[in-house]
Amino acid sequence: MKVTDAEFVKAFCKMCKNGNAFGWHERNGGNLSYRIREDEVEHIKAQLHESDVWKEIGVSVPRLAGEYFLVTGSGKFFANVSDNPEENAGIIKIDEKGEKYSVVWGFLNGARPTSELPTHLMNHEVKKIYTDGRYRVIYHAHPANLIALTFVLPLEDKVFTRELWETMTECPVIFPKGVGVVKWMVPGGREIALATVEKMKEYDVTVWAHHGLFAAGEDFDMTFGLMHTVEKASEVLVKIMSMTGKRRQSITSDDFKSLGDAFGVVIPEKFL
Ligand code: 2HA
Ligand code: ZN
Repeated sequence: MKVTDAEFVKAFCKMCKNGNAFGWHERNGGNLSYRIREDEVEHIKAQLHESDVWKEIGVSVPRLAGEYFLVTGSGKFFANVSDNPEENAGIIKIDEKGEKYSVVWGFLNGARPTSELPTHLMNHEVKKIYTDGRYRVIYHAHPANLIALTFVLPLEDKVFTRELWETMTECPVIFPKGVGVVKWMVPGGREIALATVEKMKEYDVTVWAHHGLFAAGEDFDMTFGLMHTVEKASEVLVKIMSMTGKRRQSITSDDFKSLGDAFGVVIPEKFL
């Protein structure tokens, strides 16, 4: 099978297109990665070029040894991925120590994986361990309302979680574990990857102050939906703050408990 005919490649391209349509990917903003299932690798194996050129990841991800990932390219525009996935994205394989990768498909004409590869792979590793292999997608975007909030709310997990939960009833059901916040840091390296992965042990969404958002999920729809929900709640919050600066009424801690009971999700006590 041609790589571009594989369902996961089509879903990856569709997600890039949808994120771009929402305005979350100005220029080369954002990046996306997918941990490819074994049966999916088998179907495209004949099209992959195993290579002996190995590059340092910059972090160590031993639990991802031998795994294959579809990843967007460094400096590439989300707007172009679906028209030409082979130039704007590619498939990498992780070595047996989890310290290096090689390109086995795509990244044509000298392209290489996203500058945020260390954060993506560290998040994949922790989610693979913590979800027993269920989570396969890591997504980074630059949604405007969420970024705006990082200039006015205290950069605390608890404040962001409560404020977002209180803007839309379904938020605590969609992200019951809450939201992590990482202070402003230089993007694209090991340090921000380490800070993010600490948050991702607990949460499925982590805010990068004055920069954007990371989301993790089991498939493309769930991960995109999570990004969309957080940004929609952020938009409502920006509107509330723009109109009045404070709420006349809101969703309360008791309401969150009732939502938890009704939808069968655990709401951590620390956010109540
Ligand atoms: O340009 O979003 O964080 C890609 C990015 C870096
Ligand atoms: Zn970014």
